[in-house]
Amino acid sequence: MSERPTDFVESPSLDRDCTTLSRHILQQLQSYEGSAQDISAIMNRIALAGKLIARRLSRAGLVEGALGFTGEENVQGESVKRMDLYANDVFISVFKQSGLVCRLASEEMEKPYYIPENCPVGRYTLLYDPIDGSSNVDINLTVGAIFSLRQQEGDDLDHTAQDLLQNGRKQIAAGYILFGVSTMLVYSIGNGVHSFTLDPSLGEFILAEENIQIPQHGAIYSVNEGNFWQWDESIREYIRYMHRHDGYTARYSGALVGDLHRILMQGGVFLYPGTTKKPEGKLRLLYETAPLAWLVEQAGGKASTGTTPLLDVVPTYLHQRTPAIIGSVEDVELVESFIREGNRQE
Ligand code: P6P
Repeated sequence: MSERPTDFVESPSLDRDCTTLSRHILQQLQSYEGSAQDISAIMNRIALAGKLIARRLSRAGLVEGALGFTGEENVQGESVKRMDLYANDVFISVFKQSGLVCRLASEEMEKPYYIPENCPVGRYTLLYDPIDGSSNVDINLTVGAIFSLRQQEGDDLDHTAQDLLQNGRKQIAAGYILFGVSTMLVYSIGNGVHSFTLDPSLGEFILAEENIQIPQHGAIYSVNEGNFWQWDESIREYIRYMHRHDGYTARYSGALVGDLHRILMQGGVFLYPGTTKKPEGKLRLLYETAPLAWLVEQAGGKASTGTTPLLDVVPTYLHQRTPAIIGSVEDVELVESFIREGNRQE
């Protein structure tokens, strides 16, 4: 076998620029077998979706008809943004002719979409929120996409996708794409949490940080205090504690992915508790809170409904919502202690 040129100098920066997402996943899986190649290929297509959406977002203000509302409402009863539809279609398109993903379930679609040529050979299902925080799109603030990958169980011939109604521990990959100052992809396939930054000059997501660990405690609490009087008294008591004690600060952008990324990197807790209007909270389990819960727990954090581990919740329908308390172990447990005390006093 030919030797490397004697004047070859190991270049860490070159090696890093070559640590693309697909290479990293195969390294993670320490395998080149079929299933590893499948996961790597699927993640590559998710990355392609991220690039296409990032490109559209970066020009949205200049492209006729890219921004604003479609005039329709989605299954959630929310007004649909043109960017929501575009991003939803991008995820479907990148998986066509892939033979990998048969079903896609999205916040924007009442029922899962079955890609004909991929079913039944494709044994994977992608659950996603194509643009999370789309209220931020028209004002050029951070938005994100959230994804969760599951293995199809059974043949689902009746297209009811009942096998998706299982807890979050059935996920085999999860992550998000953050469309911010830079475009980042953060993922886990069950072996730590890793972040990649899109290098537009290469058109590749390049490894930024491996094995991200969320701090055990952080100063940030992230919640919409506009809902204060709609919460249980126990949550109000927790917020009063935050106000009274030094060392805490509030950060809330209205876009889950950005707020959660801040918590992942700096510590603290993100909360979307139930309210009088929405006792189950606003966030959807299968493609919002479960993937983020899985990711944060992979990074050494904790995720709870307030009384139950989020990853133990078994949904009864595709778009089920859950209260969400996600972040550093100490900060999530502080919220849980207020809820326990409140339940004890009832
Ligand atoms: P509120 C965006 O619509 C979203 O689903 C999340 O991205 C975000 O965390 C939450 O809703 C914001 O909801 O009620 O605080 O405006």
